[in-house]
Order: sequence, then structure tokens, then C-alpha cells
Amino acid sequence: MTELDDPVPGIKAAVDAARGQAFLKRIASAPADALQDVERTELKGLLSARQDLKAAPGELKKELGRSVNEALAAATAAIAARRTELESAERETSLEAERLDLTEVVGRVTRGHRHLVTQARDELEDLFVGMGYAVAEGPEVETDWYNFEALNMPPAHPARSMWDTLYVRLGAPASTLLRTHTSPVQIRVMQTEPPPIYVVIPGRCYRRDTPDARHLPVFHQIEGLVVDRGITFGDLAGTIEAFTGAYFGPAIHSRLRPSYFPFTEPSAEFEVSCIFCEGKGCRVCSQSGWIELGGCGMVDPNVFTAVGVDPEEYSGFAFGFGIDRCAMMRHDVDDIRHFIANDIRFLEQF
Ligand code: 2NL
Repeated sequence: MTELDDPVPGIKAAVDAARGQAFLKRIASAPADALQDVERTELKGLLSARQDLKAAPGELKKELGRSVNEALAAATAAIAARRTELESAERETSLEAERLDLTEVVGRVTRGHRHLVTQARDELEDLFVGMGYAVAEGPEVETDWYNFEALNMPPAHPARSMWDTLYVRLGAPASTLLRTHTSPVQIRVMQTEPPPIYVVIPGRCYRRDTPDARHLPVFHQIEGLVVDRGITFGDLAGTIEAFTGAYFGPAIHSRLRPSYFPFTEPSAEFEVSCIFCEGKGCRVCSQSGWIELGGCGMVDPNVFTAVGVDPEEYSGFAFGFGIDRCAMMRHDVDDIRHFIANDIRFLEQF
């Protein structure tokens, strides 16, 4: 090889290599650190070769110089293109990694849901609202007058022993208590609203009960009250039949059996056909086909008199039942204590 063929040792080979497809291909798929190597070795080599070329004879310098420049331009452009590509890929990766998928966060961290008893309460409220009733609420700490006396139970009335009352140390002994039913709210409604009254009152009630599968000292009741002209026992029976069918389904019916409550006369217990055997008779309903749900009756005239409603002009009915029991029946819950055990595995089922 003569000096003319290769005026700067290795320059032709370097140029050929730099202009070869393999070289450009290598750049096009090089990772970031390999790009830097190419710059440090091949490009640097070409640059110093161009420097050395200055000593070469005129024609050769021009021709080879153009080749070197072309090779340098092509390689620089390829490196720049590859670098842009790598940078945008890197940005893509970090965006993806740092992205907050809010829908996923909501799906993973559950926000919880209403307790089964609250669901039952809401459903029962909706059902009565659909029948034209209003919903009212009232205090959970009551006076003896609202919880007992106004409801036709004067002090020392034997019927008071039906309720295991929790008294509050406030005022005279045994004068302030945790309401044993939601009836005091009905008394308050009758004191403040003139008839016609169509109202349901859901809420927490308290009794000095020892917890077992069917009792808790804190439970939930919903009571209904209707006061209007010409209200009959037939209206009461029809209302019970309408709401039990709506809550438990059209296959479920109701019946009334004579009973006693101090605030209603006549009084009845109402039963619904057993939702497990639909009235055929099974172990849950002791083969009777019926399950007791609550009590009801025509408002006692003494109650009307206590709140200033004229019993000669108005009549009415009232009913009351446990929301917890209702939910237990419909969802086959065998122990009321599940509701307050706070076991997420139980709660999540509903
Ligand atoms: C039961 C029985 C009942 C009432 C509640 C009531 C309220 C007023 C006047 C008359 Cl202000 N009655 N409420 C009537 C009959 C039965 O509940 O066993 N509940 C679980």
C-alpha cells in the first residue's frame, strides 16, 4: 500500500467503516452507553483523521476530506436521531411508572358501604315514603312522660315491666331514660303537627337486655303512625300486608293475632309467612308457616287525649317492629350479634 492509497494510516478503512450500513445500523439500535462509546472512539477517530489529513497532498485531501465529512455528518445525524429516540422512550417509561391510575386506586382502596341494618332502614323508609308517609326522627334520651306516661302507662302501671329500661342519672331518679321504643317521637309529632298524620320513625332503641342470638341492649326499631278521620282496623291490616309484601316479596303475606299493648286498643301482633318455606312449615317457623315480626293496633283514645288530639274526631293506627329482625329474616342471619361484631367478612356480604 502506498502513501497515496492511504495518506493517513487507516483513514480509508475508518471512512469505509463509518459509511457502512452496519455502522449506522449499530447506532440505530444502540443503547445510551454504547452511543457514547461510538462518539468516543469512531467519531473521535474520524475527527483526528480529518486533522491528520491536512498534511496530505491537495487532490487526495479534498476527496478524502469530503468522504470523512460525509461519514461524520451521517454518523452525527444517526447518533442525534438515536439519542432523541432513547430520550423519548425514557420519558415514556418514567411517565408510565409515575402515572397515578385514579380508577385503580378507587377500586383497590374500597370506600366501604352502608351497614346491612342501615340498608334495611333506608329501604323501609323508601317503601313507606312511596306509600305517602313522612319520615321523622327524635331524641334517644327521653323523659318518663314521653316514653311511658303519654303512651297510657302512668307511674307504677304494671305494663311498664314489659320494658327493661335503662335510666340516666339526670334530674329526679327514674325520670330520664334511654328510649325503649321510638313511640316518644310519635308523641312529639302529634304534639306539633295537626292531623292528618302519616309518619314513620326509624331509630335506635335501648333495653336492659343481656345479649343473645335475638337480643341486644341497643337495637333498631321502625314505627308507623297514622292519624286521620275515619281510619279503621282494615286500613291497618291492609298497610301491614302492603309493606310486608313490598319488603319480603309478593309470595309473603301477613296476618294479625290478638295481643296487648298499653297504647293501642285493640292490639295485635303481626306475623309474616315464613320466608324460608313460604308458609309450608319448616324448622325456622316451628312448622307454623308464620314468623312474628312486630306489634300494632288502633291508637288508644287515652294517647290521643294526652297529646291534645280529639279521639271523637280522629282515629288512627300504629305499628312497630325491629329493623334488625327484618334484615336478619330477609338475609338469613342467625344471630343479631353479627351486626355489631365488626367482622369485615360478615359485613362485606351485604
Ligand atoms: C312492638 C310493638 C308497637 C306501637 C308500637 C304506638 C305509638 C303511639 C301510639 C300507639 Cl304514639 N302505638 N306504637 C303500637 C303498637 C305496637 O310496637 O312489638 N314493636 C317491636
